[in-house]
Amino acid sequence: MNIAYISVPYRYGQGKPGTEQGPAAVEQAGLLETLAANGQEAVRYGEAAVLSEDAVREEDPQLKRLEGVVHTTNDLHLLVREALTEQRFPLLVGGDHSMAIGTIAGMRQVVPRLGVIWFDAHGDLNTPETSPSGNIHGMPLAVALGEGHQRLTEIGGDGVKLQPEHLVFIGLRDVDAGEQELIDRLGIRVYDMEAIRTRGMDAIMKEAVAYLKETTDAFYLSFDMDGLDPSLVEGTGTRVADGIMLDDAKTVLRHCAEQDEFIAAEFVEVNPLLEEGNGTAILANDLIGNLLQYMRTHRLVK
Ligand code: B3U
Ligand code: MN
Ligand code: MN
Repeated sequence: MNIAYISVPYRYGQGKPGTEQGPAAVEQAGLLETLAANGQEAVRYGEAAVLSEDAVREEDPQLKRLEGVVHTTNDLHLLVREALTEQRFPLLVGGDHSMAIGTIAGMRQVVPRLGVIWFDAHGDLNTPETSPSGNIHGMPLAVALGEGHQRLTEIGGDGVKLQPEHLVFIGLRDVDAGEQELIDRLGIRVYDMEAIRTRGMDAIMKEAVAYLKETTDAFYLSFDMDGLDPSLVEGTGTRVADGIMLDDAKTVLRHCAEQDEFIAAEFVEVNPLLEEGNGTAILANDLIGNLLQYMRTHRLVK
């Protein structure tokens, strides 16, 4: 397994300064060493292009900093596509969650039936019409499903990038009315905190992975740090009470890593400016280390 580490140092999908420093913070926490310790080259495969602050305006209050998001996600989709075409495993570090518009668009060009595991407190299913904030990091899944502004849905080619039955939520607990309507109408599979408590993460992940493997060619994990319990992640922009604890997060990673159809992962919403020290970036690096180790073990066992 050849990892392609791609950094996405940007923040235009949300308003708080700091997520643009996420990749540097995770590197400072030892990301390249983590790669080396798991048999990978200690290098960055690529970095998504980011517009400068003065080139980005807040024209539309329901689509804030649109140009900045379009620029980076368009560049990112090319990088992800290239890495996959070279048979590498894209490992992305952000950056706010709007970057997933690029990740999914790039993956979709190589994998026609793409599956997604969305680890997040939020639904990220808003459109400009339903968004309470106008922040595009609350919209990437709606865009992938073909809903939303055309400048975003056309990245990586027109059309729907993701089928609703190929999406699974883990840890969802802060959903806006328009998002809930979409979940209900499209029948999207949700494992919320109640389900995790009553059934346990192991059973849930077994089911989630089997569900995706049935109808997709391959899947990826989009890991929003705010899916974790707020006690674990001071350095992320929108923490939500009653989140996923560490052991359960590792169970998610392990079940993904054990599947040959698992072909990419992204870790997003690390914001080192929201905390003293580098705790959230250190945690992200630890989780990436866990993931790579599980993938390695699985490969050796086979
Ligand atoms: N659902 C809200 C809040 C939010 C979404 N993603 C994060 N926060 N991180 C929105 O603005 O769309
Ligand atoms: Mn998110
Ligand atoms: Mn979130």
